[in-house]
Amino acid sequence: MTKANIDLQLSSEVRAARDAGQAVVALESTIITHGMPHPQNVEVARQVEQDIRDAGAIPATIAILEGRLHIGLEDHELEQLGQAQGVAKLSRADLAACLAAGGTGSTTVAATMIAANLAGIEVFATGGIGGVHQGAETSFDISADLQELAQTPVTVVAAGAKAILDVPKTLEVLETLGVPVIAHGQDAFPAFWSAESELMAPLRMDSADAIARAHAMRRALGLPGGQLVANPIPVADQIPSDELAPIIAQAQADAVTHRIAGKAVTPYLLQRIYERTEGRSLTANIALVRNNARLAAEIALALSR
Ligand code: PSU
Ligand code: MN
Repeated sequence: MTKANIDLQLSSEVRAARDAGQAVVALESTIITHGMPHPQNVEVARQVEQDIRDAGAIPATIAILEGRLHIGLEDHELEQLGQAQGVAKLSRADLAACLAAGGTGSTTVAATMIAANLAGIEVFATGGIGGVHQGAETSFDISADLQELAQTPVTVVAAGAKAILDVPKTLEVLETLGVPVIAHGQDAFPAFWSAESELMAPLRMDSADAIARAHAMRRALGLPGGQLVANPIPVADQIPSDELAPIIAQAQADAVTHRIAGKAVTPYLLQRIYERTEGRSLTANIALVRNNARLAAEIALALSR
């Protein structure tokens, strides 16, 4: 299943899955190191892995540990990464430098897609993707995740885009890049903490099978790039957007005041929102990641049939 010219470090579980031809779902690690506080980050990472197993697929959490690209982490590696301080956040631009220098880092959506593709894994579950930030017309802050979706053939299941992003501009860029944006089971594009935004998703699919067929058809057409599946948060776990709007606005103002830039922006905003919601943002985040993991497992199973 591997396309890489470097040694991939497969976990024992992923190695067995490959030998048995089982469905595998990739998971990112920036959500562990930069998206959630310890120890919940490790608990959630374990829980999400278990959700994938319960759904009949095998999880592969991706990270670089001491210069080796890991496809699947053993439990002690997950714990170490989740506890470590100052871990590098690796996107497309950082991957090779980190590997060449023998470094350690967690992978963003973009870097996880690259690694998953090298390992022959076609489906990936996360919480939220990066996108076009509010104020991008002056900051030029547009996540490398969008460009990656345009060029690497992995289907990414996320809960839509957070309001820390400019969601209409994010959808416009995805359209320009030719990335299919598929709402699962509804017409509206989901807004991360809320099941629905006011925006319509460009595409709607109601089953994992349909999403898997579309993925396979893109491959048959020889189209580069993946699909973004926008899976709404379960309604019981939503946070009303009017409650979050002032908190997000304050976090963004703080980021400007403190001159946060580059790859520090997204982790900074997530941390501020966590503090100001007294952890409620995290509870919702956990619910939606688990929900995405289950759908991703179903898609991976459908693809493997
Ligand atoms: N959005 C979230 N949670 C996250 C991230 C984004 O709601 O943890 C992480 C993902 O790893 C994503 C990355 O790929 O942040 C995007 O960072 P940037 O905006 O710097 O590209
Ligand atoms: Mn950015």
